[in-house]
Amino acid sequence: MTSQSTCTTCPYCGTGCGVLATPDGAGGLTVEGDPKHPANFGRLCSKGSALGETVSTEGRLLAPQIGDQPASWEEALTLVAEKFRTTIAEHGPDSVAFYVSGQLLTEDYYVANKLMKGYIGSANIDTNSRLCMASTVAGHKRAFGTDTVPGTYEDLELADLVILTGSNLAWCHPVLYQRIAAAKATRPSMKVVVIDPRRTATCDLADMHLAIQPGTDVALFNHLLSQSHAKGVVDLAFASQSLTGFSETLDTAYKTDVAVTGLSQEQLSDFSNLWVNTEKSVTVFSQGVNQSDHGADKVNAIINCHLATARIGKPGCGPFSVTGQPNAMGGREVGGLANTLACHLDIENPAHRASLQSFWNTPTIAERQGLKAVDLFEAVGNGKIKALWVMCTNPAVSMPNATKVREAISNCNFVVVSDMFATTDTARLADVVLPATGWGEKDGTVTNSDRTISRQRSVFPAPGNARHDWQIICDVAKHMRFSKGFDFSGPADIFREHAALSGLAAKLGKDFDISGLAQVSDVEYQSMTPVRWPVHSQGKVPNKRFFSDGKYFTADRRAKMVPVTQPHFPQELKPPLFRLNTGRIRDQWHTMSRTGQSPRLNQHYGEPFLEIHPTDAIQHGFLEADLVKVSNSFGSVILRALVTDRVRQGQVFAPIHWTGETAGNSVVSDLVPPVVDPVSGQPDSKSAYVSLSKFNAAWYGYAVAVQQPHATTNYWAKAKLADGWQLELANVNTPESWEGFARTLLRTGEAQCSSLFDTSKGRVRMAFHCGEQLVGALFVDRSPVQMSRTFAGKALGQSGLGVLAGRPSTVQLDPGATVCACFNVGVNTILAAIEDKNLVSVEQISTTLSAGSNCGSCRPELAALLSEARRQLAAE
Ligand SMILES: Nc1nc2c(c(=O)[nH]1)N[C@H]1C(S)=C(S)[C@@H](COP(=O)(O)OP(=O)(O)OC[C@H]3O[C@@H](n4cnc5c(=O)[nH]c(N)nc54)[C@H](O)[C@@H]3O)O[C@H]1N2
Ligand SMILES: Nc1nc2c(c(=O)[nH]1)N[C@H]1C(S)=C(S)[C@@H](COP(=O)(O)OP(=O)(O)OC[C@H]3O[C@@H](n4cnc5c(=O)[nH]c(N)nc54)[C@H](O)[C@@H]3O)O[C@H]1N2
Ligand code: SF4
Ligand SMILES: [Mo]
Repeated sequence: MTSQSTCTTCPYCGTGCGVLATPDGAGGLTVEGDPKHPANFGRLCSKGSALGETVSTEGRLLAPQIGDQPASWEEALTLVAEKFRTTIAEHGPDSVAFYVSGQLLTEDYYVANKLMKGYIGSANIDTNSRLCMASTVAGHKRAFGTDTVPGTYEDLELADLVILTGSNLAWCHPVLYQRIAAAKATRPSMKVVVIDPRRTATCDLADMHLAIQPGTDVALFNHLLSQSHAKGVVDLAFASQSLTGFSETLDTAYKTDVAVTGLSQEQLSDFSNLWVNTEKSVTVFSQGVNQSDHGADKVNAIINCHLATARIGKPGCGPFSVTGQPNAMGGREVGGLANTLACHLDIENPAHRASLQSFWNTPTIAERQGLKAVDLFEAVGNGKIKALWVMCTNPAVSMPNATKVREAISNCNFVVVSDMFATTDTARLADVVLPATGWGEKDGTVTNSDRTISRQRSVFPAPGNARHDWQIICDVAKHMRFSKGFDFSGPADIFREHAALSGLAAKLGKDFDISGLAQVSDVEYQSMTPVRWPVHSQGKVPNKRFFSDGKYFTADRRAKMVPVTQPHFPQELKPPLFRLNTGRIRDQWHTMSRTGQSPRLNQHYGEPFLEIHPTDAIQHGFLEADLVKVSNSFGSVILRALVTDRVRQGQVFAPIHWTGETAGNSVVSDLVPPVVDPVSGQPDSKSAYVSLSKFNAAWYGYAVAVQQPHATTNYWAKAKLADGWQLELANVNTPESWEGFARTLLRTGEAQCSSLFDTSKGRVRMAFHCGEQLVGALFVDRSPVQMSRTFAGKALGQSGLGVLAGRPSTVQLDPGATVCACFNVGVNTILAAIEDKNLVSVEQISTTLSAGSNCGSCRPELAALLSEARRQLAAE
């Protein structure tokens, strides 16, 4: 850490790693993990390590925009306030809505919620956390009486058994994964079980991988519960003192048919024996659990097992929901969901509503639940919502049935979007776009998965006329003539009000209490170090885990076991139907508006893809790298086939990251039905049914260009490189003039064109030079273009016609697709080193090539490459 370093927090996943950020003097940043931060103790993953590459102001929205035109803040604020005011006056408070985000800071989120629920008087404020954490919130509330995460990260290290279910922790919470891996390395008796229909990178650490049939978690955990009883590890004393619903739940569990999981008897008994014999067990769960049409039941099936065995509220024990977004937890604290009030207060409870209204001293208070995300966009579509404000989220891409959501947004009377960019798929549909500051510019707090509140601090000033989200919300409120409640001097002021309110909520019997921080001065707020809630005002040092006293937040202070049944699901899919699972890749964050700016993060996977089992691929006539049309009644997308036995037959997997900005026809949420869990309202994003057909293109292409390309072909996907852009292409029509086509596509202007045509094979190669320098190149073939992507990207800006060869001269090794994003080490380099230097461990690869020695995110892939290479070498 240098004297210029700022202690801040990573803006990506809910691990909430501390970051030391130091401006490099050229508009960028160098970042290191903060060794003192209790979430990461100095570690960072590939995304955190690349933060410095994402802070440029290139492409940022720097002034408000009305229609396509820049506007002053006064014009924009007056228009937004006027439209909301007149809509409410004519059609009532429920005719407007806010759709917000778990990536807002707590202070931003708090004022947005206050404006909607306390001043507008509607609860039509929902958040993208509905797509993410709602099932957990509902499950926690049913079991504990409030939305409490009992444990801490330390429990992951103290446990003797860590069960990871519906969580690809290695890619989605890499630093937590590394903490578990480090604990297991020092204490090899610790066991890890992964429950996931796919063999993910997380399985690399697993002693046992249970590739269950998707959607059968309830059956598996009910089985675990009945086995706990049968084998005598339920805690009857605890049950009689601290639980309700014990016998009904047990009865239901005994009636469950575990065969639907598709697991063998041996797998089932190995797993239940491990569970039965290991007192210190933690079950980590994420979107494979939450994003389901019975997500809350899945959550309660897990919690039931921990309650029945009293494995909760103790070191190394507990159900552990890991939060996705950096402030998913903070959003739950401020009541960002349409069915909650601030500080975990209940909207259905008149006493809670009255207390909140009197604390806020507001003209009104929302009296009933508002619309949850899927219903909210449905109401936008059918005209019931007439004015919508979207903040810090990209629903045009991330909502289920996204085509319909885009239609609804574009047909809505008035839509405002607050974002850092005016080019996102959602912002492009808005009437007004408001320029928000982003990470590195904002100040405030976030709460991570284990309830630790950390500061995000600004390193740079706001670019152009961008404003902080809390400021924009308060400005709009004041323009709506609600000045009194929004006269905050800064985020510290908002934080104090929120903390004071939490004291009131605690008095009403709620878990969330940070009233001990209600008096922090601006200076103390500025220097605040990470702190885990609760922080009571009485100064009593609380136990860092909840429920160690066996007391819960229900009326009778007992936890509730909820009997849950395994829903029926289609056992056998008839071809050509496949079950589509969607999720994340290691190096991209959601709709890529920020991670897509980093050339090295774009190297891991450069285009949208579909994982398909080799047998299915053969049956459908797909070869590796073919393009596949994936369709159902909701939509149709085109994805690159990635043939792999990581997925099971009948199941396919696609990442969620590509948008209309980065690809043509590849928004996978277009295929996701708007089916929600009736308890939580969370959409089921993991089980669309789709059919597959080969996309028969007349030609396939690959291009590199210095300028950002503009593609209109049936399939395209672009990614930023260090010196320009790369583009994958395919089309059914062949252009009349390849040169004309390439010039428009690659924006080569007057550059000089050199080309090679092999008409019999349908091959075209073109290079465009400005003076000596290569400014663009296009490679076309009748089948997917086979050439070194790395080589072509590196040729940009170089002289000579060597690029037309399509591969490096023999002396250079093509490094291949990047595996280690920190040191930019490609797959071919790694394989060559394994063979040439006879490397036998991941440590040796790290020592030889540096790969995997920084953030460690690629270590599972290095291990997989190593074992495959060693297997092949042994067979030779
Ligand atoms: N690199 C990266 N990291 C991220 C994010 C990102 O965009 N990129 N986003 C963050 C956010 S907001 C979130 S919510 C988290 C999500 O983190 P995760 O939940 O870990 O990620 P996903 O890839 O959505 O899904 C997890 C796994 O659930 C499995 N699954 C699907 N169906 C089932 C099922 O029926 N049962 C079980 N047991 N498993 C199933 C999938 O195969 C998948 O491997 O990641 C956070 N971290
Ligand atoms: N099919 C399918 N769909 C899914 C999922 C899935 O697994 N499968 N996962 C769901 C989950 S768990 C989640 S969390 C969502 C995520 O989906 P989204 O929230 O829609 O995705 P992001 O790309 O994170 O969108 C954040 C937006 O906010 C902008 N932004 C960044 N920082 C700031 C800021 O400080 N202020 C403002 N105003 N704007 C900012 C970014 O530029 C970006 O446009 O996707 C959900 N959708
Ligand atoms: S694990 Fe990675 S993405 Fe998540 S907070 Fe830490 S550095 Fe950021
Ligand atoms: Mo999420």
